[in-house]
Amino acid sequence: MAKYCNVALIGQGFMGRTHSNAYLKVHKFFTDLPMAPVMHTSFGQKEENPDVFANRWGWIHCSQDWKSVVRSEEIDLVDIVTPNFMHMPVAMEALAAGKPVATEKPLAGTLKDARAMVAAAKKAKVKTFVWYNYRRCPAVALAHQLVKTGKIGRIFHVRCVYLQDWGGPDTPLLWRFQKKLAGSGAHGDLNAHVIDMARFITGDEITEISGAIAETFVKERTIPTAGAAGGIAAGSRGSRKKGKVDVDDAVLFLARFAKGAVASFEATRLATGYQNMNGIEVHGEKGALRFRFEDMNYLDYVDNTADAAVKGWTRIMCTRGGSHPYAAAWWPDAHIMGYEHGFINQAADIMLALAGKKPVVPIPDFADAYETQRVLEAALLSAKNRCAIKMSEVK
Ligand code: SOE
Repeated sequence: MAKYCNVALIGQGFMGRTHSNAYLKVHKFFTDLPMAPVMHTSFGQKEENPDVFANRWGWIHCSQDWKSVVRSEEIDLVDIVTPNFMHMPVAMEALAAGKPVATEKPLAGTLKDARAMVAAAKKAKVKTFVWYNYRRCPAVALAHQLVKTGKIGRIFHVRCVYLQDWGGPDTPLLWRFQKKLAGSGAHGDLNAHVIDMARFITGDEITEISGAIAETFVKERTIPTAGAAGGIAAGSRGSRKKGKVDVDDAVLFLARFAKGAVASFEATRLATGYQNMNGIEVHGEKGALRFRFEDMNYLDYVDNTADAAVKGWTRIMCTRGGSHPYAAAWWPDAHIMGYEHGFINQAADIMLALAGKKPVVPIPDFADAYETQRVLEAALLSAKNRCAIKMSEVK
C-alpha cells in the first residue's frame, strides 16, 4: 500500500502548471509507486488568484501565506516554483522546519543563495531535489546510460545549445529580465539546463571555463502592467514606460571537462527561428550521441565500432518499454511523449527517492545542482573579466 506525501506547491505560473500536472497524473501511469503525492496546498500571491489556480489543478487548499504553509505539520514535501530570487528564502524556511525540499532550476539566482541552500540542506539532513526536467526525457536518460556503460568510450567533444527566440524587443521587462529577481538572463535560465545535461550525460565535471561572452541585445523593455510580470507569456502586455535590462540575452562559453573532453555552450533568447531548441552532441572514441529537444523522442547514435559499410547516424525512437527509461509507464512503442512527460517522470522519481527507493535516473540534489551553479558563475566571471576561469577559483 503506497504511503502518502502531502505536497505544498509554492508558486504558480508556468512551472506551477507543469508541476501540478505531474502530481495530478504520476500515480495514474506509475502505478506501483511506494509513495503517492497528495496535492495538499498551493501558494499564490493575491493578484495571482490562488483559489482559481488551486481549483483548476485540484489542490485541496490554497494560501497567500507561504511561511505558514511551509511550516505546517501536515506538509511532507515543499516544492518551489517561484521566480529564482525566492528559491533561497522558501527553501531555508522549509529546511528549518525539517521538510524535504524540491525546487525548480536553477538552484538559485545567485551562487551566494545556492551556497546557503546547500549548507542548510546538509544541516537539516533531509532529501532535496532540483527539477532539471530534461534529464527525464527518455532519450536523455538513455544517453546517460550509454555513456555510463562505455558505449561511447573516451569523450572528445561536448557541444550544447539552448536556443529560444521569445526575447525580442516587444517582450516586456518580465522577472526573467531583472537581475534582482532572476540573478541572470538566458544564462541561468537556459545554460543551466544544458550544463546539467552535459554533466549528467558525460558523468564528468567541468574544470575550466574560457572565452565566455555575455550580451544584452535589448537594453530596455516596457515595464509590465501589474500581474504581467510572470513567466514567458509573450502576450503579457506592457505599459509604455521602459526599464533598463540588467541581465544577459545570450551567454556563450567554452569549457574543459576533467576527463579531457572540450566543450562549447550557447544559450540565447534571440535565436530567431528556434522557439525552444535545447540540444547536446557528444563525440567519443567508440560512438557519438545527438539529442534535440524539438525531436525529444529520438536519440541519434553512431556506433563507431560498426562495420564501415553501415557506420553512421542511427535514429533511436526512445519509447520502447523495457529498453528505454520511463517508457514502460507510458504508451505502446512510438506513441510518442511530450514536454509534460518529463515532469511526470520526475514526480515519480521524487516519490521513489522519498520512499528510500532508487529513482530511474539520478535526481540532482542541492549539492549536485550547486556544481551547475558554480559553472554558471564561472562563465559570468570569464565574460566579465575576459579571461579563463579555473573551477577551483569558484567555491
Ligand atoms: C523559459 O525560458 C523556460 O520556461 C525555462 O525557464 C524552462 O526551464 C525551459 O524548460 C523552457 O523555457
